[in-house]
Amino acid sequence: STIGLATTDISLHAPSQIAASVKVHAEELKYSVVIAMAKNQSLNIIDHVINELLEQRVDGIIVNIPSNSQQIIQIQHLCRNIPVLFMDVDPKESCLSVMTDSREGGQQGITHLIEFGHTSIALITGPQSSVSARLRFDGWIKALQKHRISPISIQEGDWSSASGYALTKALCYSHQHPTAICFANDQMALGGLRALHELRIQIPEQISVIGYDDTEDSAFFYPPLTTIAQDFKELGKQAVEKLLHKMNAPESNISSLVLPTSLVKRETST
Ligand code: IPT
Repeated sequence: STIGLATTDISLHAPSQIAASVKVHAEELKYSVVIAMAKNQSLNIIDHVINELLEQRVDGIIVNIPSNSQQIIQIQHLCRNIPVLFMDVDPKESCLSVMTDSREGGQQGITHLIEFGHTSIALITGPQSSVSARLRFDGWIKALQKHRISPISIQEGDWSSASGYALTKALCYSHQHPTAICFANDQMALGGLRALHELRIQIPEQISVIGYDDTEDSAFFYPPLTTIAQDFKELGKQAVEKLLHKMNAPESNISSLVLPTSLVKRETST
């Protein structure tokens, strides 16, 4: 049998690690995996990607494309009786999902910075079209409000290191001087580290940096990146297991799973 994986751009580090894990675990269980990729999040693209998988007669589908309530219904409708599992939705949705709690992870990152005494914090978000980017931002704001702190700047990136680089440069050229920058993912933080280095701003002495994801490369950024870890191997494994369970027992009531995030303190924060 075959599992379909509908995913966002796998040239991004996080979705590629999830795809790798899905493939490894499915194959261990003797299932093959076909991948269809969406480069953006329009409704039409989702239709297209799901149909591409259905045409290949997949027996179940994992969707790692940010999906709002309307898109969830749309996808479930297209799939009819083929089980679907989502990986980037609001945990409050009632569909079958395996995810980490981005709101919780966002809170952990800001709380870490506040514990080090930071009150002048700049936020670089992911694209607002992404469910998890919005949830991380909610978590940041919630943690800041708890300590009556307002962010000194909020900028929207697109998950890429190029956007992190450009936004960090712009931030430092403006009159705002944060003592910490909180990025919604490690790739944008990677671009930020290079921008700070070029501006001869010392990390973490002058500016602390925190990312989100803990992809396999993040420990090898310079300096090694403090970040919020998602366990991509476990996410992929659990997604495969839950989906197979649903495929093999369609009538059973399978519950969604939220995996914990954790702070990984390295050398970019003080
Ligand atoms: C999410 C990553 O955290 C982020 O860095 C980016 O790659 C994004 O995916 C792309 O959609 S992880 C996702 C399972 C919420």
